Amino acid sequence: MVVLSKPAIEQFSVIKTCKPATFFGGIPLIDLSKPDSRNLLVKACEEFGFFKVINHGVPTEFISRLESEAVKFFSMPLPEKEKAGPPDPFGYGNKSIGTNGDVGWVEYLLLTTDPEFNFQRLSSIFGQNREMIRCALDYVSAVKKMACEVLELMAEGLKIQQRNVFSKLLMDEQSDSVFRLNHYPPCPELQEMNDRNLIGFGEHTDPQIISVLRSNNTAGLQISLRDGNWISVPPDQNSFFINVGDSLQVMTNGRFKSVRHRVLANSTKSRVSMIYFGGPPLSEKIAPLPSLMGGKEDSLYKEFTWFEYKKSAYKTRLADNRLGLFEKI
Ligand code: GA4
Repeated sequence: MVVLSKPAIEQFSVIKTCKPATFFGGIPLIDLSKPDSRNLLVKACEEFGFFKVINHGVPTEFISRLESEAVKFFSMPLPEKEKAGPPDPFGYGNKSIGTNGDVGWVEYLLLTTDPEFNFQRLSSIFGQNREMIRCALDYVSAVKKMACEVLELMAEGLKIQQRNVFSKLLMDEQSDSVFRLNHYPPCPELQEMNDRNLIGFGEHTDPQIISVLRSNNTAGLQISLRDGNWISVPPDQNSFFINVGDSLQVMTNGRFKSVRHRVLANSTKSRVSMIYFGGPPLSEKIAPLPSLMGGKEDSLYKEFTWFEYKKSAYKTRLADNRLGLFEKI
């Protein structure tokens, strides 16, 4: 029998940690039902580019239904899953991320959030399994609504008059948003490797405006603090984790930070995560908002459209500093 799914572990980045990862207790917690959330959001985006939200309004059944569909999909035999691949750019991918040589201990489904496109492509991939598509569409529309609410609170917190200045980009019919289901299988070999960790998804920043992540209760996500130290994010399946993307960093002229993050594989438990990446229309100019510049400040970035940034980003490796190419010297 030919085993397709288990290339030698040495092919994957293994990192050495000096001490066992301890969970970080200082991740900003934003309760969306509280009136002070707008100011706390701004503070979190400035300090970390990352925060956790509760009272988010996304129905629990949308989350659990999609998670169980995802678990069903990833439990299928590899040749079945491969019928939904390769991710060019949408579809099933296994261990290889992007097109420039990145690998990780992960399998995934990459989808657009354009229902028309997904219905056509996914119906042909999943055949009878319409349930997966339905669940993904319900989930994405609820998460998108919450992401827009968060972006509007951010605009208010920044004292921008037009409260939909960010959210309108996600609401636009042409919004170039992506949805990703990731499965990090357990890697039992890790137990013999003591203080070593295996990269599930290598360090990177997200190119879009905002990313909304929900995972099951398996740890793995880490974020990089301003001082370059990596901290482990305690998993919480009832909350969402939100990070600032490169485009939001640019629109706030560097005031909000696009956070570097990565995922480490686990030796015993499967991690399943679902991430909505809210992006603007391809033709949108990504530039600092005039209302944040006070007439005096200079833009830190050259002018570019989302199309130009995305094209350039997709030519990079995960860990590259993609915004560096667009910074003014
Ligand atoms: C990171 C954020 C999203 O997962 C993603 C990723 C994309 C991919 O998996 O194809 C990229 C990565 C992400 C940034 C740099 C390029 C493109 C892999 C890669 C090496 C879907 C996205 O939009 O950018």
